[in-house]
Amino acid sequence: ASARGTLSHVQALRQNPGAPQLAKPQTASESAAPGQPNRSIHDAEQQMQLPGVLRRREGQDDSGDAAVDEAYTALGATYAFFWDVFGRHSMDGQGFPLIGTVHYGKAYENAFWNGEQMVFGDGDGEIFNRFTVALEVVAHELAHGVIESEAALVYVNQSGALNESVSDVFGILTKQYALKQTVQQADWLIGAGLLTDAVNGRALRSMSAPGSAYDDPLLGKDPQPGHMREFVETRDDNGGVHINSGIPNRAFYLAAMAMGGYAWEKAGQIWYDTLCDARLANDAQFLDFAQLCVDNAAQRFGKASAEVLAVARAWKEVGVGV
Ligand code: ASN
Ligand code: ZN
Repeated sequence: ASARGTLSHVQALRQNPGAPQLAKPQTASESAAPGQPNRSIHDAEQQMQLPGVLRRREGQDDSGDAAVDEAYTALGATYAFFWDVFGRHSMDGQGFPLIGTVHYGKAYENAFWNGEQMVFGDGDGEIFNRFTVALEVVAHELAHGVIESEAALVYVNQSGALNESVSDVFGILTKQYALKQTVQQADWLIGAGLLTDAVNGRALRSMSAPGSAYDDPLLGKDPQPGHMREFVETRDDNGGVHINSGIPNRAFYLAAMAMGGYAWEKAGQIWYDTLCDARLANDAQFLDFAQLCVDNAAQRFGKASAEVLAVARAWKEVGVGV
């Protein structure tokens, strides 16, 4: 076990290097046509300067660097998900450039969105693999940009946990869409493959069973609750944004399972409609989001539809009464 294998290093995973927010597209060098992503992947060469050295631009061949090529492919899959399923042209709907940096820092154990671009660490190789190995993690970071553009959910307490949860929802949907998996076939794991074999764990988070992703002497136990009665009051992690996100995550899982089929077709659509609903305030609480979910289910599928019932039941089952 490395010296990094301590709590502080778990904290790195949970702490926000800078609240996600959407900046103006920097140079917007070439604006891609709708339906086409505009990717550029950079290499920080283990420094912490952004964006680093450009390694692969849109349309270019494999670079030969695994992290560069994973980031390129995963950002393409995430772009395709938002375009194919929601007709959305990148984060802002206007072709915001997809800029990624890999090999950020030395053994850096996190990935993040800084308002302009996505950044991925290599992990220490002992506890964490490089963060580009999991499509849903790359998609989670890109989704922070979408959320910032649509709802700007304030990154603290319940609105912050909603921000985190909605990023997980679109992360998991991107993975399920890429693999064409039904709700039954899906693993519902965020960060699958991110923990090394030395760790007793399956992923960073489980949407189906929050709190069960890992239990390890070095990492500790997955702290996520899956019900309001276990809601964690804390000042760490911006008020537990990566902890209490387990509650809305499980609500999404339960709603999707009740509807069956492909999660992006019904539950995903309802959550996306809710995110884009002008009534969703940036300081929304779980209950606000849940009520708008039910309302958007009714608008899309009908007031007395099975989808409305499924959504209402799902939120109720995690202790958010609607
Ligand atoms: N990986 C984390 C996330 O995207 C980094 C952060 O806390 N912003 O949520
Ligand atoms: Zn996040």
